[in-house]
Amino acid sequence: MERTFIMIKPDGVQRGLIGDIISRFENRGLKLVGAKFLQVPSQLAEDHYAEHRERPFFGELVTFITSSPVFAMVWEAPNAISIARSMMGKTNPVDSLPGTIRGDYGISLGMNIIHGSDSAESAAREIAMWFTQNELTMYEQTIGKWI
Ligand code: DAT
Ligand code: MG
Repeated sequence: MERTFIMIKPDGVQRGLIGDIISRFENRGLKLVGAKFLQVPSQLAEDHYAEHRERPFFGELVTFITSSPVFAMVWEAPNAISIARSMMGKTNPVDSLPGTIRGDYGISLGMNIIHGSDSAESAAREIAMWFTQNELTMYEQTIGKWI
């Protein structure tokens, strides 16, 4: 079983895509184990994007993600990280295929609707950064067997 951190960015929230995105993950069969709607503090934004600190677009990234509320979530499934990444579509809009979230809703490299962890290490780091243990449901314990 695997968990991944997913965040609907300010453009996705403002465009009213929270419901559609949650539906896509539910329909695919991932289980929601945590969620919160928040305006991101700048320290959290900088920590979240720490791997991009030296990139020329780092400032824009932090400004964008802190500009208005985001919807942060943790989803669980076998291979949740790669499944969520394929549902999101590629970073470069030229490569994000129709049928994916980015491919269906955007053509902007920066305002690309959704963030998803890209590896097991990133997922563990991001989940711990955005959620406390008791904000996350133990799905199997509360619902029963994982379906
Ligand atoms: P992803 O969000 O697909 O994991 P990433 O981690 O490489 O992509 O980059 C984080 C975000 O930074 C990405 O969602 C959009 C923005 N970004 C990436 N490359 C960029 C670039 N060359 N110019 C401007 N923004 C960029
Ligand atoms: Mg990334």
